[in-house]
Amino acid sequence: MPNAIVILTGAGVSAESGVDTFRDTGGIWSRYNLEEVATPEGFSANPTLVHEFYNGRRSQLSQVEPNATHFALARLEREHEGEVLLVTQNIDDLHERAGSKNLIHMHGEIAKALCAKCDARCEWREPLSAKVPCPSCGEAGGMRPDVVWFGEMPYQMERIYEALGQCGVFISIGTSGSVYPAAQFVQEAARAGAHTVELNLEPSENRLDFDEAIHGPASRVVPEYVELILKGDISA
Ligand code: BJW
Repeated sequence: MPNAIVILTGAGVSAESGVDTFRDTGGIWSRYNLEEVATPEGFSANPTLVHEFYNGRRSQLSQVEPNATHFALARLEREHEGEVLLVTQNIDDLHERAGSKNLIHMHGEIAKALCAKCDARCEWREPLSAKVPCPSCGEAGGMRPDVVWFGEMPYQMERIYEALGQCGVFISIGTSGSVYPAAQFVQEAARAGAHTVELNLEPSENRLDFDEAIHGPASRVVPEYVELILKGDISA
């Protein structure tokens, strides 16, 4: 599928909606220890701290709106003649609220809960705690946010690698390129012969893996790049 496009997004696409990034100055990892709040070991050691961390981020969802980047990517999916697969590392729901449909949340979704006892998943918009019983099995103590922590396998990897192996263009947007396996997707797409592009505020850690890079706020550079693709100036 030479005209297929795979897009990887990270925290930078939601930054202009008011959602914090992780590694920028003042970002989430400057305020929290990632081993305490984003690992299975941290959750076992202190579930209350981890629930408070994600409850705060879940409650923020209702106060933020998609921005021009989310809308431009939804437009690309609607108007591009080939397949557009959007793979996001973000756990917020701003891409789907902007209209994206062919979307994979590889690091999970904050608005879902997962029962570690029976593996059931359900939509979850309320605060979670260690006392909440699972709506499926009734057991208390196993409910956790449906997000992928360090040391856990990201979701839908088979489908993602298949798409990377067949795409004509790979675009990485608003991600520092410091978390694997997402940081390796560019190499996978390049091996398949895709044109690879980074759109980010600043050069990412894996900038040199890309054929092309455009640096600036996503809300400006992404709509401009989408326009170029839809005009046929970038061939997928
Ligand atoms: C803007 C902007 C604006 C700002 N406009 N841009 C190989 C080598 C070394 C280590 C490993 C390896 N393989 C695996 C590992 C271990 C580990 C890992 O990567 N560790 C690193 C620390 C080195 N990875 C894992 O454990 C993963 N699992 C795994 O690998 O399983 C085995 C496996 C093997 C083989 C195949 C497949 C799997 C799981 C990783 C889980 C990550 N989880 C988190 C937290 C959970 C969700 C949550 O709480 O939200 O996910 S960590 C955190 O980082 C979160 C993010 O999704 C992720 C990426 O961050 P992102 O999006 O890049 O944000 P930032 O803040 O880093 O960057 C923002 C960027 O935006 C910056 O560049 C800004 O400049 C830019 N920006 N404003 C445009 N307006």
